[in-house]
Amino acid sequence: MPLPDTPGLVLSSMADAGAGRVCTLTLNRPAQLNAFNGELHEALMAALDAAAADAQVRCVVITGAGRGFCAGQDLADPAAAPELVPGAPPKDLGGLIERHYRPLVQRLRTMPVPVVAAVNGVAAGAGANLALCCDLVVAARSASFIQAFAKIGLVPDTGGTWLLPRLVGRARALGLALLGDKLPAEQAQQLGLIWQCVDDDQLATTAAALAARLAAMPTRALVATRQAMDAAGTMDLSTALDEEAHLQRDLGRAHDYLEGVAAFREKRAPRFSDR
Ligand code: T3D
Repeated sequence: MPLPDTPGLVLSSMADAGAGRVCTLTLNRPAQLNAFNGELHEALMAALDAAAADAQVRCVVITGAGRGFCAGQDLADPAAAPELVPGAPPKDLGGLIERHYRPLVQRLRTMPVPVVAAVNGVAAGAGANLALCCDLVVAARSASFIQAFAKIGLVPDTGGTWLLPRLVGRARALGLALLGDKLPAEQAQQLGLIWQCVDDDQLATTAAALAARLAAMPTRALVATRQAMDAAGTMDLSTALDEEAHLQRDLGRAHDYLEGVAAFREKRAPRFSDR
């Protein structure tokens, strides 16, 4: 992974991938396994917004500093941790979700470029679902995924109730969510929860290669594909076909379609530039 050039709770670094730039965002609270507090949420959202606004960026990679990817909500953060004093008022976890986790999921699913999660270590609770919200998830063999919510009396959030059954089906989704067991990366790949599991020393190069490939592809088509698949979950076939026609009409007028077909005919590599 390229060296970060900005200090802070989210390290942001840029790599020139030939066809465009790849922005790598590294969650940087390693002593807490990159668990989320308010500051980390704000830093991640600002970094995602900056990447979305930068026309040079054609792919984003999210990873974690240290031995963890993200341990979900920081359970020591006063904003979320229940007071252990009898009679203390309960914390408004719903407010926390509305303020931080919902915008994060919505930002990830509407990014104008593909997003890759490079899961370098344990991904628990909201940290697991942060990874699963990304478009492609590649994980180190030593990494794991834990739907830790039930163990502390909560439901899967950060899109978990929506994502899990869609990714692995109801039976496995419920198994993961109700039991909260640690799922090693290799099994996560076998279940279809993630795209790929690689040896630890291959994670950075694999994620960088995937990101470079995506950066060279027709960005608008990739983003429209994510959008169509997300939307199709609540549509009947006829409506999904309408939506495909609508997206194809739009993309068929774009430069990247002309370029893709021209490159095919001329037997050369395409140079996609739409975003
Ligand atoms: O609650 C709300 O606000 C609503 C939103 C909820 C979203 C959620 O994400 S709920 C789920 C929250 N996350 C968890 O329940 C996971 C808690 N962590 C763990 O179960 C374990 O730490 C792991 C399985 C992730 C890793 O275990 P292990 O043995 O590899 O590491 P460790 O020793 O437990 O943790 C290392 C350090 O990270 C440790 O600090 P210390 O003792 O060295 O100073 C530990 O306290 C800290 N840490 C790990 N997870 C969190 C954390 N600190 C704060 N919050 C955490 N979530």
